[in-house]
Amino acid sequence: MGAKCLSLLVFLGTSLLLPQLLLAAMTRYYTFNVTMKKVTRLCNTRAIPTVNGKFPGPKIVTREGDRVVVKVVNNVKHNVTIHWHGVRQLRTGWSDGPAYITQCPIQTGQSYVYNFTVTGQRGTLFWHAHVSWMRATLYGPIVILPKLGVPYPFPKPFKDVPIMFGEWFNVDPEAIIAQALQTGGGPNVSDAYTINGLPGPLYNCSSRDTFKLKVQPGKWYLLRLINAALNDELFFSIANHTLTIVDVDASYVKPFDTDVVLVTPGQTTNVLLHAKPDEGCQPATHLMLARPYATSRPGTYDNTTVAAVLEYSPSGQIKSRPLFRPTLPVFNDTSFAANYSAKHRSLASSEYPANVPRRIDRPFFFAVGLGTTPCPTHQGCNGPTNDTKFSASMNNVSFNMPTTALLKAHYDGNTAGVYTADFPAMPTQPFNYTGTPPNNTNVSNGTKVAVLPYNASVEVVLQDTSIQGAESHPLHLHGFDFFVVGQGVGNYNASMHPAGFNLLDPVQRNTVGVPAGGWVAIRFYADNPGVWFMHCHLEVHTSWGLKMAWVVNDGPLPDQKLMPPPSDLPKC
Ligand SMILES: *[C@@H]1O[C@H](CO)[C@@H](O)[C@H](O)[C@H]1NC(C)=O
Ligand SMILES: *[C@@H]1O[C@H](CO)[C@@H](O)[C@H](O)[C@H]1NC(C)=O
Ligand SMILES: *[C@@H]1O[C@H](CO)[C@@H](O)[C@H](O)[C@H]1NC(C)=O
Ligand SMILES: *[C@@H]1O[C@H](CO)[C@@H](O)[C@H](O)[C@H]1NC(C)=O
Ligand SMILES: *[C@@H]1O[C@H](CO)[C@@H](O)[C@H](O)[C@H]1NC(C)=O
Ligand SMILES: *[C@@H]1O[C@H](CO)[C@@H](O)[C@H](O)[C@H]1NC(C)=O
Ligand SMILES: *[C@@H]1O[C@H](CO)[C@@H](O)[C@H](O)[C@H]1NC(C)=O
Ligand SMILES: *[C@@H]1O[C@H](CO)[C@@H](O)[C@H](O)[C@H]1NC(C)=O
Ligand SMILES: *[C@@H]1O[C@H](CO)[C@@H](O)[C@H](O)[C@H]1NC(C)=O
Ligand SMILES: *[C@@H]1O[C@H](CO)[C@@H](O)[C@H](O)[C@H]1NC(C)=O
Ligand SMILES: *[C@@H]1O[C@H](CO)[C@@H](O)[C@H](O)[C@H]1NC(C)=O
Ligand SMILES: *[C@@H]1O[C@H](CO)[C@@H](O)[C@H](O)[C@H]1NC(C)=O
Ligand SMILES: [Cu+2]
Repeated sequence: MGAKCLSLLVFLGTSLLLPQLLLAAMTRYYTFNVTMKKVTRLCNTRAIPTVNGKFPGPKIVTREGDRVVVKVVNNVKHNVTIHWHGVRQLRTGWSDGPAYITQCPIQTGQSYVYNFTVTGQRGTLFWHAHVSWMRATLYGPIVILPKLGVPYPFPKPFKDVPIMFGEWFNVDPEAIIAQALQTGGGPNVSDAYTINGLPGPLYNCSSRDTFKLKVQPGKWYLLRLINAALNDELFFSIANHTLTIVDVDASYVKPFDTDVVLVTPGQTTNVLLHAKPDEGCQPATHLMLARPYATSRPGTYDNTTVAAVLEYSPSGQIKSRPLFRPTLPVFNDTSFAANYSAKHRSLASSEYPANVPRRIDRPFFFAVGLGTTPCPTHQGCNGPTNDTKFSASMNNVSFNMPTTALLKAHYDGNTAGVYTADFPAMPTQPFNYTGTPPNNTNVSNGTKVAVLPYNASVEVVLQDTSIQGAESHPLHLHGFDFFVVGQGVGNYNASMHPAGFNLLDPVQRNTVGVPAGGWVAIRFYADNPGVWFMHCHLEVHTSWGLKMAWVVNDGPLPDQKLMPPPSDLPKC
């Protein structure tokens, strides 16, 4: 009887287990070997830090619910950390990546294993270095497919194509930011924008370095747009093709059509491209162009244009195809930016509900913008005046980077001398944020955090200031997605504006543009214990101190606590 029963059991066992095994989450293993690699762009050859010798770096492909394990080995002379931008890192803050916030850097010759799950997100994110300006060349896509057997809420694409925007510098970006911080002036701007690492034909000595997307007539393509540029928001458009936005920052949105996409550094946008069914016979070359949306003074940003090519197959025989260029908004088209941003709505379906906080436990109001610090005596600086340096702040606090990681200090309960828990919930000296700037624009400084109890419902109103000129700031929050419940021009009015908030289907994202000379309101539940960075994703503003951190305390239950640190956590 034993044998029969056993085989029956085995049979039953496998037939019951097999479907679950197939659907079970899996672990995706990667090794990131950070090495220098010689790369030539614009006839200029430079050894740049890369992952596995690739530029842009390797693509991580995962499914919602899977675990990702990446061993990062540092073989360059610089310190390195990798941030998995937009991944929530539930209870795994040790794997988030920002240097001196959640970890000490991985120093030359060292390695560190990042280990996290991708939970409740689907779409596109990206990874990038998160120390100094190392992300200029250390970045790559993260593709998050839906769970096995779960369809997209839009036509199934024939092909899936990452389109990564970046910035190319003819000199070492580390030298540029070091020089800027020394002189107090604005950093030198990049020499080109790139699409998938390639500047394209509009730059000198670059036409062979052009990204080409070959499409078949009538098919649907999912373009995963990622802005990995250091300092520039970008408009993007493809000649003669309307794009359908379906997902931003790895959350589905109610689809809408647009000819022009605006994507800030730190944001991702999935768009559907429907290849024309009749282009097979009279094919043309359609340029895809990207250039900045910039509200700062001309001359302070790279105003060049990157081009890539959309081509229909079959190709080859046709010698002279017509060439079409798309039209992009002017550089400072703030009304386009406001209208475009307001079109985003989360899907908010029964499968993908929008769990928007309605009652707020912790309201915050952050004034964000530029400022100054005094120039060291007898030096002469290149700031807004020759006796000041550029700086930037939130609520007038310019964040001082600590020399050890905040998360470890918090976990050990050993915070004295590392940070103080007194980040102001609102400006201590309110002023007319979008009016004439105050005479004294000097900022204060400190390593200050705002502490939140577990699962508090939080609202942050981010108010741009006009100090050194009103400017759009793409604010990025680590550890959470937030809902963008309202936005407007001018000063936020707490007794008037909340009545107009969208609490039904606001867009859910991890990076939002604070409108130039305006405000935006975001909400989230503090349901992820740890220390979480919040900063402008224009890297120059982060360098100037436009950054702060949240400490979210553990909850009472075992699964509401930060996990213990991994044994290979780098030391400072
Ligand atoms: C990293 O790459 C370098 C250069 O290609 C190679 O010498 C080294 O063995 C690699 N290290 C690992 C851990 O793969
Ligand atoms: C990743 O983390 C999980 C959960 O803590 C653990 O079980 C697993 O061993 C870790 N894997 C590696 C390679 O560190
Ligand atoms: C920045 O540009 C200035 C002016 O062209 C130049 O003198 C300086 O060397 C540049 N800085 C770096 C780090 O390349
Ligand atoms: C290309 O080079 C020419 C001649 O050297 C110069 O006039 C032009 O400004 C350059 N164009 C760009 C886009 O750099
Ligand atoms: C493509 O767009 C250009 C303008 O960008 C227009 O002149 C041209 O007629 C369009 N061609 C087709 C085939 O739609
Ligand atoms: C880009 O900026 C430079 C310097 O301010 C200026 O000379 C040039 O005309 C600008 N180009 C465009 C296309 O706006
Ligand atoms: C955009 O810039 C142009 C030229 O610098 C200026 O005339 C115009 O007023 C600006 N528009 C906005 C909306 O700031
Ligand atoms: C700043 O500029 C003014 C006017 O050009 C000059 O008189 C002064 O000496 C400069 N100060 C320094 C510290 O260079
Ligand atoms: C703030 O400044 C703006 C622009 O100068 C002005 O229109 C507005 O009336 C000012 N608001 C207050 C409360 O003073
Ligand atoms: C700023 O300075 C100007 C001129 O020196 C003065 O008229 C004004 O009252 C000052 N404003 C403030 C807010 O101190
Ligand atoms: C912080 O502010 C103090 C007081 O104004 C100043 O002495 C110090 O240099 C500042 N530190 C930094 C890093 O900016
Ligand atoms: C790298 O990080 C370590 C630890 O924080 C620090 O002591 C060292 O100065 C850093 N090196 C560079 C080149 O920044
Ligand atoms: Cu900014």
